[in-house]
Amino acid sequence: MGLIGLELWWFLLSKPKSQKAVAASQGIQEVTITVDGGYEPSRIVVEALKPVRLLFDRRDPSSCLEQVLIPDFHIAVDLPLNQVTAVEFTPKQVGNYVFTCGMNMFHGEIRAEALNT
Ligand SMILES: [Cu+2]
Repeated sequence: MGLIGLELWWFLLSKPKSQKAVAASQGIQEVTITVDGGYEPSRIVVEALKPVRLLFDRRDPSSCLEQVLIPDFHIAVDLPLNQVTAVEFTPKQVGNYVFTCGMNMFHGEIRAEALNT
């Protein structure tokens, strides 16, 4: 009984939350991602065919998280500690795109959805 309760608690806590990007100036969709022991949020929803700006706010000093990669957009950037680093790209197709730390240990996902027209 205790073990089941613990597993349920872990499941609820570890369930990834997705966050929708917010429209900023010039039609750019913006999301701030806190980099601290991983990525928060780690699941981001954007609209395809519109520019996206991810603002990585790195607070974790471990070298593991000093770089972020988004292979589908050929992005590999260094994240200076205690700074916000902007990463911009435009998803040309609907789909899921991953981002990871430089060592591929922490993961996040960008979901590009079709425009609601
Ligand atoms: Cu890493």
